[in-house]
Amino acid sequence: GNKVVTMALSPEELVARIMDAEPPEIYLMKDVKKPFTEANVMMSLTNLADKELVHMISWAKKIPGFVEICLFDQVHLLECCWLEVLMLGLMWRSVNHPGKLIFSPDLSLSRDEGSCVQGFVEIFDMLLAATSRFRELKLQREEYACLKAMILLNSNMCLSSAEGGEELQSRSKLLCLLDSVTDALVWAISKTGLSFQQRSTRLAHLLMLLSHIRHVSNKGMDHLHCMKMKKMVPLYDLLLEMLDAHIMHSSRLSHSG
Ligand code: AOE
Repeated sequence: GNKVVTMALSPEELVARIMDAEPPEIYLMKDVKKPFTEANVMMSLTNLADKELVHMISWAKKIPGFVEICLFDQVHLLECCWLEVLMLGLMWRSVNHPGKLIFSPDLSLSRDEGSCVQGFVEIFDMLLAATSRFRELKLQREEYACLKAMILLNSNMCLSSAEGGEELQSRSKLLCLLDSVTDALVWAISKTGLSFQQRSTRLAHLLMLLSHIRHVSNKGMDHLHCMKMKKMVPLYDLLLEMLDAHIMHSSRLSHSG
């Protein structure tokens, strides 16, 4: 299964497949309501996320080897990483627009415009800071695509840690997949024509940003939870259920240590 699919791919081919999996740009058009009030902005952002999540599922399925891991693990990985994946995409779209977040080609917000949503400025600043770092590093499209695949595959390391043949097999497939994507990222970095030393440093810099993205995602998740309490987010029933699943999941994890 997985070994046949991924082992047969060179890092170059894997990068090509990951690039191929990239989701399309989403236009909001008439979904963007002005003026930018808290309700209007949250409505637009929720509509955007809703559309992006549909594409995210197709994207994940196109990452070579992902559909070979067991369905339970696929669901858990997506459940854990969806906001991180959205945030990295947002940073990529915004990388050449200092001080702005380009949510979609027709919805960009400056820090001041973001301040209409309570508690948003803090998250906004963290998103802008990580985006600036990617700008300084001159993040390449191939590197970006590999990092996003890594977020997905690395999102739940305590996955199926229980005993059992099938679960262990799925976990070893996942680790093998993560190694392949690491090789793909190393290949993408090698294209930048840096010395051996500089390449290692760049790999470290890029991977260190993933811990910031996880941090911002956790903050964003808390923020979303607050918004939901205030009934500001017009969450559709299904999405609401899924968001609750995420909160239950993270509290379950924090209770178990
Ligand atoms: C970041 C990037 C992006 O492309 C869109 C958005 C829109 C909303 C933004 C967020 C963002 C950045 C951080 C913000 C947040 C609003 C408040 C927060 C600014 O501070 C996110 C809107 C999210 C709407 C809720 C959707 C719930 C989906 C639940 C998904 C889920 O649990 N599962 C299991 C589905 C996984 C499918 C892949």
